[in-house]
Amino acid sequence: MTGDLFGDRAIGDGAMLLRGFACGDAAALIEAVSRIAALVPFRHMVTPGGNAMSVAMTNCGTVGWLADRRGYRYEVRDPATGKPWPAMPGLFFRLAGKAAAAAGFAGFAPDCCLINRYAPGARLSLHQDKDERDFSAPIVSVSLGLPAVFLFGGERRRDRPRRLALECGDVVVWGGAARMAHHGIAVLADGEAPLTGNRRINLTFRKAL
Ligand code: MD3
Ligand code: FE
Repeated sequence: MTGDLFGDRAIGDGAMLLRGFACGDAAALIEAVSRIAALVPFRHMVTPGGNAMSVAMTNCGTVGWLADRRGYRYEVRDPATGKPWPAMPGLFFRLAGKAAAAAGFAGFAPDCCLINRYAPGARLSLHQDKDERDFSAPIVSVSLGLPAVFLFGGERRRDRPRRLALECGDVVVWGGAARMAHHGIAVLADGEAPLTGNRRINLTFRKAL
């Protein structure tokens, strides 16, 4: 892998942690998130089980990920506004492509960026991402703001997850076997981040269609 010289590491079969890869872009990324959220506000989606998620979400790109009482899926329109999601900023698209290429996935062209916002106490329980059409494309995640404990499990939900701290600017590329791993975020601890106050923002870049 190209990044090994710089301290990047494989954290699983097909998963590559690029520590600080987005540090230099963090302020611009957060500004872009604010502009997107002004058009399509963060909301707590309700799962098919009827519970509101503690993580607030919005999207940009040609499609956005949704949860509602009917299930989980990608849609070209935001059901809250009836309008298409905002276009993916060029900075987002280029950063995701560069990170994927650094991890060995050349030509990654995401059509969705799901934007997750965590307040202290929010968490994301163990799940797999399987609403995308083609699992051969990786998912690229960018962590911003407060640090979090990422839970990295196996292909089976009962596999005991490893815990990994993710900090502002860390990028992880999830491909290969790791693409189907169960994963989640532990309850977010309170804190103060220079760019986001007491929030954590996570961008996940996906090729959904
Ligand atoms: C491993 N987000 O949006 S990012 C999600 O920090 C999600 O908000 C978390 O899980 C967050 O679905 C974790 C890391 C991540 C994202 C997608 C993955 C890890 C993944 C897909 C497959 C395997
Ligand atoms: Fe996920």
